[in-house]
Amino acid sequence: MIYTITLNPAIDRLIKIKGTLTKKLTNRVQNVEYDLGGKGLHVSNVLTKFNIENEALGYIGEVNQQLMGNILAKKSIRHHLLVEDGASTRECMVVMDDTNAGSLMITENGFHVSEKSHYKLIDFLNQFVTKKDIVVIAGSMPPNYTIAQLQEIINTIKSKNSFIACDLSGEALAAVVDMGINFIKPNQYEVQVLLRDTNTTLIQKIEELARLIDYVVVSLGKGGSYVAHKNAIYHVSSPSVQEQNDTGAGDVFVGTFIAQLVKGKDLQTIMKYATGCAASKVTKHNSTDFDVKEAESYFDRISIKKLGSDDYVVS
Ligand code: TA6
Repeated sequence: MIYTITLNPAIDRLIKIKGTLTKKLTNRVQNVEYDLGGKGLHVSNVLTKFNIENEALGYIGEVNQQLMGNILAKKSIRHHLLVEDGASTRECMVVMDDTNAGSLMITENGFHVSEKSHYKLIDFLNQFVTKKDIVVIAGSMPPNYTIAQLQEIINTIKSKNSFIACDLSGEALAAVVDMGINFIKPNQYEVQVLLRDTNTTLIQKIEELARLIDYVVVSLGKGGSYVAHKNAIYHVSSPSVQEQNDTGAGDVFVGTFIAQLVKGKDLQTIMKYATGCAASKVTKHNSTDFDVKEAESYFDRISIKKLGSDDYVVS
């Protein structure tokens, strides 16, 4: 089983504006749509699309529970989300216009999670997670959540010897890196702040992280990604596509990477599918859609180079 944990889920409100989004003008809304938000939930959506058994864990608010429930049901996402009384799941506004120049994201902070809910999650993990499971923890933390609480979650999962993947940032990412986890996916800026020595280059930092963590993926935006595994670092290029909305592309990358890993694919295949599916996501107007066939059609435009003395091309 793969468990995803989204400590701070969201409902994405996709707002399509007529013409070009402009400050100081009245930007008229053409269309509004709701979609799933929150990084772990996105990963669950990807795994579900790949027919991989998974369950989404985390917290949602009672006030708009029905709207969230409907979104999850529409996407057939299996979940055990703990409901916080009197709280509302945050909204994340994703604004797009007619220029196809990408989206603008404005996100709320989320609600306070009670100690009771935190311990319910710990109890669930203690009771159900086993050595054979993978746990993916992704997204920001609720405003009152402490690093100690996050570490308690990681320690609980570690006590089961499960594979732990984290898509976290800032202080939360820094806190889990030293704990002996198996997968991280920071972007190039997040990596810079991770390791204390400011004189090292990005590649040296990736090498350092790869000594601690089995899979280190560093996203470079349109520049693709670096993937470090087993003493090797690869640069994976990203195909250029007609961008509509890049929201959720990183989550599609993580979900696809884990899905291919679970299917037992080799690293080259894993990297191609993750990159291709993320690129396909960018061409879609909502936060979650991607097309595997379309991703496969990009494969000959994705190059994988192993970094080393002579930087040779793997595929
Ligand atoms: O990655 C996309 C997304 O999950 C959006 O759907 C949106 O809800 C947002 O990220 C939340 O990000 P955060 O880092 O605050 O958890």
